[in-house]
Amino acid sequence: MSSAISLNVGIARSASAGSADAADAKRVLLAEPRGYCAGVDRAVETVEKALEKHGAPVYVRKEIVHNRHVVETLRERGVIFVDETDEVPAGALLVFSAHGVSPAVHTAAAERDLRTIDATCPLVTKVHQEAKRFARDDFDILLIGHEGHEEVEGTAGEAPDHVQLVDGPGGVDGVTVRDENKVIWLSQTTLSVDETMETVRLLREKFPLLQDPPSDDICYATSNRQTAVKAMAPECDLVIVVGSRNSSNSVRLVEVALNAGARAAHLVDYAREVDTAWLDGVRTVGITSGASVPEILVEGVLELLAEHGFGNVQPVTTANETLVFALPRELRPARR
Ligand code: 0JX
Ligand code: SF4
Repeated sequence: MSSAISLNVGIARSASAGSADAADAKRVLLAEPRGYCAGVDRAVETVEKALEKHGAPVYVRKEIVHNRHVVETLRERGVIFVDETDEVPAGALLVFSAHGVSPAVHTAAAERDLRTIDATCPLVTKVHQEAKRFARDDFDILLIGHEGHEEVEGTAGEAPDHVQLVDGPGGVDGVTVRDENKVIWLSQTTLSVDETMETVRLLREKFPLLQDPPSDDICYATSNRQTAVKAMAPECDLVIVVGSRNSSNSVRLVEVALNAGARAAHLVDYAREVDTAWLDGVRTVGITSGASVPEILVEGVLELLAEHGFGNVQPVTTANETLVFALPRELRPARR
């Protein structure tokens, strides 16, 4: 059985009348942008450079990014992934993941004399700064995000007395605040843009003076990947999203594809998880990948599709991304 997540909407489309015509019409729409964002690129390179500079083992708290292939590859190279700082031997080198950590985690690492390198994405750090600033001004902070996700644990940990989590539109009913004049919403960086706007709409119905974040918390990469998938979804009989199940932004792409009109959408980690029965009667397949997904995994899916007559690949480009983040200071080359 395939281990891929399947979210079929159950609208079957009939195959083209002439089989030769159908074969000719088969095509792949390839979303652009897709795959690695600047924060993931930096986080993965941080671990690679830490291995080069300090040698194995390098410890990483949680998954450096939520991708099976990335984690397994780094593990083979000598990375030890742990859940908490108390699993790391005193004095060892520990990298914090792209999703960020709370101040309590920094303190726990310092208490064990761990050497640390922080691979938190600068765009996550920006949300942490906002949480600290509005907590200092004694706002109630409504943090929209998924319960249990590492990023919201880290952000909420900056100001636990001021932050309450709102897990989507369904979480709005239970929200109460101390002073309706001092309420702000912030969010996880990897949410569905549309669903978050709906959550904000409901929150604002309840708290009309709700303030917006100083800048968008859902990051450019999350939002660009959703825009690209929306552009191609109405034409797709099937969308394949490459990404892992614990990757919030990847799972969102499956939902966005279905909401935007794709007839079926599936999440796969690897080409081998593509069930070829999904291709029955299909003429247009959309392909995209989450922000934590190396391009080699997309190439694997494209090769498999080409073997099944889908060799015609057309890009669907909705943005060009050029953002690059510098490595953490500890790993930058020394200045002359
Ligand atoms: O589960 P997420 O989408 O937040 O993380 P993933 O898949 O590792 O993506 C990149 C890291 C995102 C941090 O904001
Ligand atoms: Fe940073 Fe956005 Fe990538 Fe997360 S998805 S690591 S916030 S750029």
